[in-house]
Amino acid sequence: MIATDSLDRLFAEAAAQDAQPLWTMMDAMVPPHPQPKAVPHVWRYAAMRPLLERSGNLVGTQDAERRVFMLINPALKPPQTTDTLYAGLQLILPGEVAQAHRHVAFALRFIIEGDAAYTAVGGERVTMRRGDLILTPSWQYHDHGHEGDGPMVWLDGLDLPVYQFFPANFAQPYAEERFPSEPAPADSHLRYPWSDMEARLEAEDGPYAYAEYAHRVSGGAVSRVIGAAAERIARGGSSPTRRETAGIVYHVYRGRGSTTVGTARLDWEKGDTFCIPAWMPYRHEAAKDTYLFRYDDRPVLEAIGAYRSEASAS
Ligand code: GTQ
Repeated sequence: MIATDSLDRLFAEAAAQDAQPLWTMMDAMVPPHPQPKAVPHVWRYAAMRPLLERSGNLVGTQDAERRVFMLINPALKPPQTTDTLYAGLQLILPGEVAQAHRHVAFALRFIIEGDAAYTAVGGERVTMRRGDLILTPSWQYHDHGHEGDGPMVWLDGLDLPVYQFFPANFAQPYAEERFPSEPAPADSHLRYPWSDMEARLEAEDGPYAYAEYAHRVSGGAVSRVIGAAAERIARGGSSPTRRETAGIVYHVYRGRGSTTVGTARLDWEKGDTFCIPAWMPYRHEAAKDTYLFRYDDRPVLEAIGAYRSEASAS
């Protein structure tokens, strides 16, 4: 026993062995409730659209494998839009091809503007229209091309931050620019048209409706990590107040309104993208008839037994 021993001395010597006491940081290591690092935030389309347009003048898809502005949470680092989810805005111009590659990470696309571009996934060529949800399952070769007029912009939703944590992602370019593909069938499991989702939301009564996308083959969530849903809120209406252990990315398909998230208030309009960190209570209010698209990390949380939610009608 060292006569002059002290905790300071103990901690210094433990640090020299790359060890640290748990008991001085128990609350941070085993927190009493979820403590997301992400903060609530809105990315405004009116501000992002001109930046995308300029990127289209300055960089081609030959140089930028994917011409994307990542939407990075102000409290986090790329590729984090929330603690676990990534969002980006991708631009493709007429005549361009974003070359074929594949990766373990899952991707979804929600189409914001433009017509007649396609994404080819594992041999199926899927035409993209505004409001469509398009899936790129894990490890499927995919390329994007544009045979129509005018710029095409979509929201990319990926589980990339999960692979910062689990270093299990692989990526590979394909030998050619495009992976050989045929037009996808109308009922492809890769494409979920907006018209179907809007009809489901309209079929529900009341000022607020919520509907999840169900994978056409599995019947479950659109991927094992990411789930997707849409919401309708009538002008003057609001959602219940909820909180979930999932992080969420929202995109405003149509309308205008605001969301209170914890103590923050996010004002949004058509084209904007915003995020809700885990376990913060949130509630939407619509100033115009509104449709929101959302994706979240609920499926992976359910897989590990860590999804919880609470709702109160207020
Ligand atoms: O289109 O494959 O926003 O691989 C980020 C990574 C899009 C894509 C992103 C990607 C893609």
